[in-house]
Amino acid sequence: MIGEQAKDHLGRVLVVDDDPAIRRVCARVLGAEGWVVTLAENGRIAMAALEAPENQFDCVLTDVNMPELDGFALVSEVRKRDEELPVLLMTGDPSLDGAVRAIDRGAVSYITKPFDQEALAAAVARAARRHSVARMRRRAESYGRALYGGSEDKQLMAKRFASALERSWMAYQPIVDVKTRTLFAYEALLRTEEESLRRTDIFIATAEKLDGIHQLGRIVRAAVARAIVELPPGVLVFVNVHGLELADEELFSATSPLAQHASRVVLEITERTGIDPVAGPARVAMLRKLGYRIAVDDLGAGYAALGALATLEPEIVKLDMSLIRDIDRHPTKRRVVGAIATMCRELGSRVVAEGVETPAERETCIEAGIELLQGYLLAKPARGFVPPVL
Ligand code: G
Ligand code: MN
Repeated sequence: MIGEQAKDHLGRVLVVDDDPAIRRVCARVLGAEGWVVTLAENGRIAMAALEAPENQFDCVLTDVNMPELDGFALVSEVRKRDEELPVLLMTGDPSLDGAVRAIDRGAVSYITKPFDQEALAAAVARAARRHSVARMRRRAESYGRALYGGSEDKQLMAKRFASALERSWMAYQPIVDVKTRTLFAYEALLRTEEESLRRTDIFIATAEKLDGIHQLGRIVRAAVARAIVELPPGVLVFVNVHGLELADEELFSATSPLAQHASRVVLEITERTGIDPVAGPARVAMLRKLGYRIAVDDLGAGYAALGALATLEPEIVKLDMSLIRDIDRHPTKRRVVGAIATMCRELGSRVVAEGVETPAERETCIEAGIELLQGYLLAKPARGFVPPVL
């Protein structure tokens, strides 16, 4: 058990694994990120820790195969007591069966072992983030404090955000159909000339903190609507939608600028920001009625986008670049991508591999049955609709 490391921590994570080496790695990596980590060596000890009133965990990270009470049983036990506490399963066998079973039991997500430290930290941060909007806000604030050197200067942040909006522009990156050697679509990607918010993830985190997600989304959609006249005929445009935008009426307005072009627009939805499992699918159905197509973004990024496959029935599925990176050198990644490609074909969804950087990654994706590719190898995001080399 590791005690409080700092008052101003990100939250509490319970790590459950019978392997002391894994416990040590998790404690070190998550501790360094700012989480307070509690360790348990099996499901029984974990249940005792969960029941101690002083422990208010934000996330449980657990092994699957353990003596006494295994990971699946632990998820079920947690769910009996707490409907919301995110449980992340760590497994050495990333079969789709296992993933589906995990999600069935109420795990929010799973990560595959061996994992790299970045993936672990990102998965825990995402899982905890889904916990509730209130908790997300609190965490965003501490994230903001870290970003802004401990100053809580909201005014400065608001000034930078306003400047970033004013100086924002859209980059476009092609998505190519390698089978027919044709240009399939462009993804619209937000960029800004405001120096302090050049990183898009920080720009968006700032918008979350300032309640500016709707404002940002409207600016993005209006910009795409203006650009669409330049879009080559027969080519689609993918636009990212933040989970919070599913509550913005403008997105659902038939008279909005983007809705005029809905049949050429694919809205990318990610579970990163936590789609309400009840309201979400209904909102998505409304978007389809307006003529938009739907893509599930970042599948395989370490959270339960698999759930979105079932509930949203997307026309397009985008595989997260973490699955694509070095896929030629990772037999398990290849198996997972191949299985997802097969499943998506059966469900009638087309699959895009994101972040293809090398010829070897491209060839392996094609062999795995993926026809739509996006990534630096084909073209980097650029101003305007620059044609890729086909
Ligand atoms: O979350 P989403 O998948 O929408 O984010 C896409 C991001 O990935 C963009 O910011 C884009 O610039 C970046 N990107 C696009 N292609 C590549 C690639 O081949 N490699 C890497 N590392 N990043 C990429
Ligand atoms: Mn995207």
